[in-house]
Amino acid sequence: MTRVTSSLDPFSPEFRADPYAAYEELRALGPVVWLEQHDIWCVHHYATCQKVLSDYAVFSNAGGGGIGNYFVEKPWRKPSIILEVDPPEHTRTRSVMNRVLSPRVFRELRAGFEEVAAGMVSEALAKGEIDGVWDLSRRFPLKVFPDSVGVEDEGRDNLLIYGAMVFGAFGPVGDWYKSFMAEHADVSDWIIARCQRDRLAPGGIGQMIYEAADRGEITDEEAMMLVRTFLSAGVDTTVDSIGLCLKALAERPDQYALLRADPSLARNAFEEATRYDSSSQSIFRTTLCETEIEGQKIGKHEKVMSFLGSAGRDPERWEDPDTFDITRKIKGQIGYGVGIHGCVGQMFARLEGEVLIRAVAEQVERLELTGTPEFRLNPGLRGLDKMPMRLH
Ligand code: OVV
Repeated sequence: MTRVTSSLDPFSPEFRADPYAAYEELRALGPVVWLEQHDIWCVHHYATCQKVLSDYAVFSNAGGGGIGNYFVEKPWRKPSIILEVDPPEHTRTRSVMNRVLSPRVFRELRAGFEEVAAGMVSEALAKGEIDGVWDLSRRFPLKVFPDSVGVEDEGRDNLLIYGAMVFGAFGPVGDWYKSFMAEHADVSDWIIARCQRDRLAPGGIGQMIYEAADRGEITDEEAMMLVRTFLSAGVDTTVDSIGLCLKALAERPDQYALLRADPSLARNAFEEATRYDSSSQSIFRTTLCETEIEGQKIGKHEKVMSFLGSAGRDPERWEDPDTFDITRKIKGQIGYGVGIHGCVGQMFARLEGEVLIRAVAEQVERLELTGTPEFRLNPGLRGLDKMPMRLH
């Protein structure tokens, strides 16, 4: 059987400028496509993404979460002990994270988040003319997330730089990546220093991870690595998700009017935004053995890219997938991934998104874009660099 091949390059500026048009093209080609520019497979329908991401015995995470193949190449940093491992190793570290990220923790965080969000939105409203990224979607997570983990105030911009390194490393090693890594060579050490027990504030989530080490569930070294996971995957993911949600709301005044009339729709609006335009557009698996997807034979140790962003727009799964509808019954969207590796911090992200979007809805009559939102150039996450707007 001949494989279906495409010359589309998901890491190119053209693809990134309009991924949804490219996804439509890919979905029309069939369930499994070979991307010849990178020698990888991809899946892009809701059902096949779900299938690949759930079958951890065949589609492994030990080969790396990005395009790099750890079965063949050396990883750029010590691999994550939760994202980049399979069961049974994964089960133990994931259980520690699941227990720490309990519903009780989020109930306790909510009031503080609401206060910060209300303050930031009222400052933005007083300014009137703002950059939605700088004044809201970046500012809010960069305050409440490290506060919750227990990271000191000084130098927090390094969290965004490190996020760009981590998610940049999901893509191919290109010119942007090489110069960015060289420019910020010291940031990895800065992060690792902040992951140590004695650098984390008492009462924070970082210390809760070390308490699991005290109980003997993990070693101190593993606790440090799980705090690193927070600082790797917890900041620009939410920055970008909140930014994309604000963008979708600003572009659809009718949807914003619904939210303004009923701010309790904020949680559903954020969930819908994660389907409609997720910051995480793709994630990789690596096959442990020869296998087959929808009749297509796949070899051993091959990379398979799952387009979460395309799964959210698959007309076989969603009615009017290209319509942003904050009242949609949105159960089952997989913008956070799915299966045993589904985002461990998703309740954190939802809390941040809900609280910020709700604060906007409660205070702002109308969102007006005063310029074209600009996407970040670097690969990895999908997110905005600039979004000039006026708050009414
Ligand atoms: C999901 C994700 C992305 C990036 C880094 C990590 C996880 C990690 O565990 O470090």
